[in-house]
Amino acid sequence: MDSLKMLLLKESQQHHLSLQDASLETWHDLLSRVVQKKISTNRIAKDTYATQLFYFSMEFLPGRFLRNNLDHLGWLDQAKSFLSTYEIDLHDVLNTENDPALGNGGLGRLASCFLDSMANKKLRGHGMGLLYEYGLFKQEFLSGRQIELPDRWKQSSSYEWEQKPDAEYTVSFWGKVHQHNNGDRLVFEYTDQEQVQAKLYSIPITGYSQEQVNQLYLWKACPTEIDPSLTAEQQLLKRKKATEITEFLYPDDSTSEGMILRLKQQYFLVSAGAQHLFTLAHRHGGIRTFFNHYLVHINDTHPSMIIPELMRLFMDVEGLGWDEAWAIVTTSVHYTNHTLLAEAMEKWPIVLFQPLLPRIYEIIVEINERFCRSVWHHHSEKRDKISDMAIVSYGHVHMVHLAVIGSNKVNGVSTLHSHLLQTETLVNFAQMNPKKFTSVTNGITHRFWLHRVNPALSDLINEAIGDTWLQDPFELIKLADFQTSTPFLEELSKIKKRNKQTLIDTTLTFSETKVDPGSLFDVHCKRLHGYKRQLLNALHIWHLYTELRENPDRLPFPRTFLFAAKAAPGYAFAKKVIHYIHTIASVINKDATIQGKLKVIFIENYRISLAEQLIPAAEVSEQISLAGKEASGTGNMKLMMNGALTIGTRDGATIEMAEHAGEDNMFLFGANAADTKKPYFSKSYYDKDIRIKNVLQPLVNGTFSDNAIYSDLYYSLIQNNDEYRLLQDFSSYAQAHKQIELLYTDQLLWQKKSLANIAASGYFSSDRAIEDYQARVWTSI
Ligand code: 26Q
Repeated sequence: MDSLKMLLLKESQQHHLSLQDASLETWHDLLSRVVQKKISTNRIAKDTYATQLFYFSMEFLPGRFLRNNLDHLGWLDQAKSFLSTYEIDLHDVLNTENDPALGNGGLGRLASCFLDSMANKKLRGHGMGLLYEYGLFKQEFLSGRQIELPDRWKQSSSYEWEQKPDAEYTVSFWGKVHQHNNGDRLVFEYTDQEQVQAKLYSIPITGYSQEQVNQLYLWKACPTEIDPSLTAEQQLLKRKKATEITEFLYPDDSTSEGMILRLKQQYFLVSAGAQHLFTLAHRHGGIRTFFNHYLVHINDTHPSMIIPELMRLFMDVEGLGWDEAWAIVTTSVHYTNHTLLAEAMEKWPIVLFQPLLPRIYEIIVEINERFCRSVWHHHSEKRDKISDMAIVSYGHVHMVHLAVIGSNKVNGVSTLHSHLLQTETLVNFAQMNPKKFTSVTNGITHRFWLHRVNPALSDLINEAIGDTWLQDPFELIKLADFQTSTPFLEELSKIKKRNKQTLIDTTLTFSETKVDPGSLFDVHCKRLHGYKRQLLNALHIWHLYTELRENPDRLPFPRTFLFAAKAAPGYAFAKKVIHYIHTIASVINKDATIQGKLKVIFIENYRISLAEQLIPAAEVSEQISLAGKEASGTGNMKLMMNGALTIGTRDGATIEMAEHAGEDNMFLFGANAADTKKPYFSKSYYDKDIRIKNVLQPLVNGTFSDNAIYSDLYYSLIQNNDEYRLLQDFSSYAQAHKQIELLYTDQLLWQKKSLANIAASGYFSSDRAIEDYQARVWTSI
């Protein structure tokens, strides 16, 4: 077998590259090419009839590819040593790769963790998404304010995406539908349509074991063939109309209304994807048995138009009747819900939807009518609820209802979230059809979020319990035996210290603020949103600061609070919170009277490659959403398996983390989901708790600036009755922080709890989540 060295030499000769003076980018290209060739020869012929799953998602966040693939091929050490003979550090080469930011956050990264686990479990499961030209915006701070810059991630060093020349389809928008009878069959003709070409690109997803190579398929929009009758100007317009569809990823601002381009993107993905599945089906035994071989999973409602699109293809193109088509679709499609927030439930105004997608709209209307009729006839107890359950009602198309009605299984992403879905948000559907609903708690891949990002910890674990945990993360429970081993706990503590120092040396060098590696690192990293309550953390920091100003000895050791978060560009409140955190940071960080006991840093441009640095260095994990609002959370799991202790509310998967790790090993606080249903009056908390008054007054009394720049934050908490109940939980949050401070002075006990968290993290593996999907949802795979 050729060694990596031989392959690299061969490849460089073929391309006449001189390795002596190759740039880091050239090394990256070279390594990528060799790796990709190796992976494609590794692909073993599989039973083409085995069921395949297509995971449709508007977002994927795979992280840098080269590092993962070198690791999976067992080539990391060889690469390191070969490059060192040219005085090149492999790390520097890997760092040139742009992070494909093709997602907003949790939902996109979940999709990528699932792809990893499916490959690892030798399951045929592929991703189906869009190849955005620009990823999520790059965040920079200018005088403490977020500014957004374009992310042309493919332009510089990137991993090669392979185009599939035999997979091109036309996707049509607008126009008029004409139907006429042709003998026994309805024939559809369209006029005045805007047509766009979908081209398929793919990248292999390798499992840790290398035996299964799956694909991440991404579609790119291009103009259809040049029409010579068009003027140059018309051709330019046509090109723009096409390419803009996959130009950029929409930042999650939780309201889809009015964004016609977003609707186009969604239809483009499902139409191209569904047409591709039909092509595969024709190759493999015909469309009637098609869905014995193919499963479709939709990641939230964003790809829910796959339901009417499959109906369209079965009926209009293949000539099946409604009932037969509907039976196939509703056995094959499954849907995961990722949110309970009413404002995040996708709905499109009919006036916008119908002209853009006339045939899809007709089919949706038909699905809706049949559904409403069946409720009327077979669930008379729900007759008064029909308009609340309808897909088309109150002038809108309700995508959640479409997804639920057209899917075989519907699941939530944590036990609490699934329970709330079934008893509140989708209660009428669940009562009518309880078997349709299930729950699969999210999980993440330990191979990425522990082994890759924290190699020192991974090595320590291997020494202690062997490396079988990489394939079976439940094995981590064996680490519990080391809770009484002082040398082991001390080693754990050393690794954390080194990771903190690495974060300081790499990521925090930009900051003027000097960070003490001996301080307690408290990390709050996730999208910036009201319900995630970064503002609660910030207000508490201000409270801590006022205490320290009175008595710096109040803390026996220093604390560092690290934030990393992007706000949606149109989300004014979230942007104001970013600004407020910067402001308190600048006051606190330069106040000598507190003797360096407190530092606050907002790290720019949170993304996967930053999470890789930040998470292994965290000692405290902030998971402080208002209970009932965070569907699951997955950052909580990433921090847990890297040994951080959670300060958190009883929300999403944090509840289950406490069940597995033990409440004693976490700092839970605040109201639970049921409490948040009770009446609330924020002003009463303000009136009765002097600490709250003291932290809120500076927002409006000129402490930070002459003009009242934070009065909107103040009003949201007081006049607008504090939608996310920060004030309700302030006191118990402060108390939980006091417990953290107490525990940190007993380092051995701290490390013991840290180890308990790592040991209990096996359940939160995406391998387990995929097994649950196999058992509860994809029962045919
Ligand atoms: C919708 C319409 C228009 C533009 C954008 C969007 C949009 C984009 C992304 C709406 C939502 C999202 C992303 C949601 C998300 O990441 N949800 C998170 O999913 C995780 C995985 O299940 C959970 O752990 C988190 O709790 C949930 O917030």
